[in-house]
Amino acid sequence: MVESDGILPNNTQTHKKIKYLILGCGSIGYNVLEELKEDDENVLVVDVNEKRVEDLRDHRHQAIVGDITDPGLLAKIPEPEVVFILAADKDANLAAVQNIKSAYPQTHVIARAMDLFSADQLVDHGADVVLYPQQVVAKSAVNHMNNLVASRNAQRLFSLLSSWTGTLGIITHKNPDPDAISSAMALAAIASNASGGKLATRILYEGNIGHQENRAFVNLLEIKMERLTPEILGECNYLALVDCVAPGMNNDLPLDTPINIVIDHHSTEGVTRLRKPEFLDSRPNVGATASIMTQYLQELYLPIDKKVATALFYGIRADTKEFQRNLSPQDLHNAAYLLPLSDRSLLEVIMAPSVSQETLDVLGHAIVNREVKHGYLFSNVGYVRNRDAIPQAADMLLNLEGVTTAMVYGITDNSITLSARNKDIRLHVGDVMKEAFSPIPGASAGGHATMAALSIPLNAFSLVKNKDELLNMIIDPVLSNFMKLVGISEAEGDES
Ligand SMILES: [Mn+2]
Repeated sequence: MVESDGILPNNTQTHKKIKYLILGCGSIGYNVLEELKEDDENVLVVDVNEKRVEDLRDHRHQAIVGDITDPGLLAKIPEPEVVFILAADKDANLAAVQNIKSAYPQTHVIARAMDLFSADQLVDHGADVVLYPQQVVAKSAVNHMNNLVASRNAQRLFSLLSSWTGTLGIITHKNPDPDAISSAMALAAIASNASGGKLATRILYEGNIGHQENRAFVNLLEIKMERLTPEILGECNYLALVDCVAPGMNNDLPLDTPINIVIDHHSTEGVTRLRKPEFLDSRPNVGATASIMTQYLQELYLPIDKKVATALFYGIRADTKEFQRNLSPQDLHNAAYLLPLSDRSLLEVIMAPSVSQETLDVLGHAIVNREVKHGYLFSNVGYVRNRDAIPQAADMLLNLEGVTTAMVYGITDNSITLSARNKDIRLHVGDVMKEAFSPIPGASAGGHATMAALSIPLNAFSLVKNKDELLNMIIDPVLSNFMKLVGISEAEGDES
């Protein structure tokens, strides 16, 4: 052991707080010191080699000579936040971990292992992080390789698309889902970018867009998709498959259909390809094809359109069952990348397609403004852009406790609309409506026992400027008429 006291600078004992302590400063320790150079004044190095310590001091680093296995060493050093134990001696590192953990249990310890066995020992003795340099280098090499391959794929796809003119048919799997549809949109965006518009794209599918949520997805994002026919197939100069791996796999294409591009995340097991596509990227370890497409867009530095971003985010979310199934870190990373680029309110609407945003608003008004008399609910929802929201609100309000008949009314652009829903078997709501509202000029009313509707065109009342006033003026007398007909008087309300 080297006697270190003689070389210690006088001020070491009173050294201000340090943040980082490096024990053992060979080449790895020196590289860590370099990485920390922004914080240089907060780093203290301890090494057994006097010459090395002198060199470090010459370069204005704080360094002292000391034996890292010596339990007394720490008495001379203020408590650090983090200790790097990086000597090339596994027993010395193990002893240093023990010394640190008993002197300063709160300090974070990052220790270097010399082999996998000593790595386990270091962990057992309390090291928070153990680095085995050979393994770190190996992991990093493989990581770099994966990134290289991925970005080379993106480049290859881009240059292939940029060399084409004519029409590219992008075929989703049968009964396309949001993953397939959004991937097709992204491929169309890359194609138009790569070709400078010289390559037209058509998104094609064979089956049905079945699920209500999927239809909402296509409608709300205004995605143009066409039914695949032999004629359209004949009009395409190139064909791409997204979210399915080969002709005849989850699509009805003849096995010998020449496919130029395949991008997919399904297993290739059992796939017999009659022709090899020019571009094939199939990654079974990724949660969604949309995730692969997002990576291309990032690697190619292409601007991502709001609709495409929204679609891809939704595609990843749907294929990973709301990020719970087959999820890889790459999927999460891509979803996080897309979220700020996507349309949040649109996402919310797609996720709850049975109830539109306006219907929710209308329903909110209907609940606040409701008046209930003997099981009859009346609600004025005011001005409404989408007239379908009124019957939907009436449907929902009929589910309220104690309500047997619900009547919701409001003004749509050029008429007063009223919807009635009824579950009282003694009442034929269509007949009563007809009777109650027929005195109004231009009104058309009618319906069945359980549901009825009324529409009063407003042009007959065009002299009245204030539409809300108009609504009350017209509807109030007919509502009292209605109440009279069903046998309740206006005076007695039981709830409001
Ligand atoms: Mn998929």
